[in-house]
Order: sequence, then structure tokens, then C-alpha cells
Amino acid sequence: MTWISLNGLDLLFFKQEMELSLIGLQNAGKISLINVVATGGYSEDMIPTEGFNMRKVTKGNVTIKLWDLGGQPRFRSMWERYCRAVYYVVDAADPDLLSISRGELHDLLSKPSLSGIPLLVLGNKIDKPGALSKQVLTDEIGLKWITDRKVCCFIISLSHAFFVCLKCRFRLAI
Ligand SMILES: Nc1nc2c(ncn2[C@@H]2O[C@H](COP(=O)(O)OP(=O)(O)OP(=O)(O)O)[C@@H](O)[C@H]2O)c(=O)[nH]1
Ligand SMILES: [Mg+2]
Repeated sequence: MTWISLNGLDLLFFKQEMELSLIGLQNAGKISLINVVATGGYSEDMIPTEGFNMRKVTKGNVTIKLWDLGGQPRFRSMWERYCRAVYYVVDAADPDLLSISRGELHDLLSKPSLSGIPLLVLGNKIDKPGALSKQVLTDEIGLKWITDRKVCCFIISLSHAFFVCLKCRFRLAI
């Protein structure tokens, strides 16, 4: 069992090698999260992901294989195939896309192959005006309906490299 800090986001890991999938609608901030975790770097000039990318990040004695899955509609059908423990990234400052994001998440979690896998929801872009609070985001994404797995939610800003609710006791049971 190891605590590691990924640029401010403290996670408790039970395995020294693991795979995580970053999932969420287009423009949510998934590759930005990987860049911040891997290098500490943030850029506004990101190219939308075509298909998927895989990146390995080593922190201390923990190696994480991160799957970055494109969020545009044409790529969402492959989310299930690459799902491990899910980091679901939501643009917390784009209320227009929230209902689609909620629908895609619940649709994904209903797949029998993903039964019981843990879920971490990251509400990103809280630096932007009008971004939702953690409570409102939790309600809007319908997290209270998810009772069959470990669920955790944080609000973050990758552009400002700060994370709210730093101590994450999210057990990655993979
Ligand atoms: N203001 C603000 N912008 C952000 C933040 N995180 C990411 N962005 C911007 O949001 C845009 C999309 O970020 P990406 O990381 O490419 O999003 P993605 O989820 O990988 O998108 P797809 O590849 O299309 O699925 C980029 O212009 C980022 O710079 C944040 O915390 N705050
Ligand atoms: Mg991307």
C-alpha cells in the first residue's frame, strides 16, 4: 500500500503497477490531466484526441499506465473496451454538456463488463466563472444513484495546477 502525490492529488495505491482510463466528453481536460501528472506542464493549445493514447507514468515505485480516450461522440463506443479504474473528467464550467456527460457515464457504468469497477469523477476547470461546486456537480452527474461500486468526486483546475480536496482516499481496487 503506497501513498503517492501526483502534482498535488494524493492517492492511495495498493498496487505498484496499474492501469487507469481517463474518460469524459470532448474538451473536458483529459490529456491536460495526463500532462500535469506526467510533467507538471499545462498548455491551452491542445489538439483533440483522435482515438486514444497510452502513456506510462512512474512516480516513486508506482507505475501507472494511463489510457486517454477521445471524448468526441465517434470515439465513445470504445470507452468500454479500454475501461480499467475510471477517472471520469467533466468540464464543470460547461453546464450545457452536463446532461450528455451524465448520460454517457451512466450508460458506460451499466455495461456488465464494467460491473463494480471503481469510479473517480473529476470536475475540471473550476478556475472558470460559473463552474459548479462539488455538491452541485455530484447531484448533476447523478452520483448518488451509483451504489454498486466505490465512487469519489473532486473538483480541480488543471490550468491553475491546484487541486481541491487533496486527500483522496479512493481505493483503486484493481
Ligand atoms: N480554463 C481551463 N481550461 C482547461 C483546464 N483544463 C483543460 N483546459 C483546456 O481545455 C481544452 C481541452 O483540453 P484537453 O485536455 O485537450 O481535453 P480532452 O478531454 O483531452 O478532449 P478530447 O481529446 O477532445 O476528448 C484545452 O484548451 C485545455 O487547455 C482548466 O482547468 N481550466
Ligand atoms: Mg484529449
